[in-house]
Amino acid sequence: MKCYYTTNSPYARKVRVAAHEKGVSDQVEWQAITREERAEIVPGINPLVKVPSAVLDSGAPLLDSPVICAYVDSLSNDRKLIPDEGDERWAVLTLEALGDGLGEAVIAASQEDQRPDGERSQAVVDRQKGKAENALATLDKQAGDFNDRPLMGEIAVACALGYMEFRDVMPNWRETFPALAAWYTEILKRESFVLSDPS
Ligand SMILES: N[C@@H](CCC(=O)N[C@@H](CS)C(=O)NCC(=O)O)C(=O)O
Repeated sequence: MKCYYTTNSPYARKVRVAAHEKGVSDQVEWQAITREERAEIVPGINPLVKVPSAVLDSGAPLLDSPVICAYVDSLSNDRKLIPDEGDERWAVLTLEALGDGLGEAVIAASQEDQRPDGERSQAVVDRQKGKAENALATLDKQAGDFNDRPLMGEIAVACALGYMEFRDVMPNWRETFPALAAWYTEILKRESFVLSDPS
């Protein structure tokens, strides 16, 4: 598989972290691209022109980080990131969706906030930050139950938090959500996160 990514995309970071945590990173051909290259290269793979986008050895496209991460997880039976069945499978996928949704909200808030005066809608910024705040409150309650070895849910949450801090979208979140912040401080020490730090 060849995977195209930009270095600060939280969704692409999920794939990079997942591959590292699985120990299959060397089975993927990684291609870091700029935003300009994304516009040139990615439409041929993904009509939505988003990263991550991947191409299998067969030439078939693989789109969207949950699908690409599930593929990465299928490359080996060791260190499964998505349980095969049972309640745990749905809990992991739901936590991944919540992490991805937090990422969406902070990206939308940050993009709207960067628009010039007169074009920016404060209502849109506030609505997206409200979603982020609700997600953080839910995650703060769940953080004590997070898996010690991160599975796909924890990886998605940490990648979204990484982007949120990178863009400084919710400046005081660590004080407001201390349990989540304490967990996040620890997960950032893992090699997979150090190597994929967006800064
Ligand atoms: N649901 C997608 C979201 C991917 C996404 O939004 N990627 C952003 C970068 S963080 C992107 O490529 N945006 C370009 C655009 O929307 O035109 C996933 O999980 O992979």
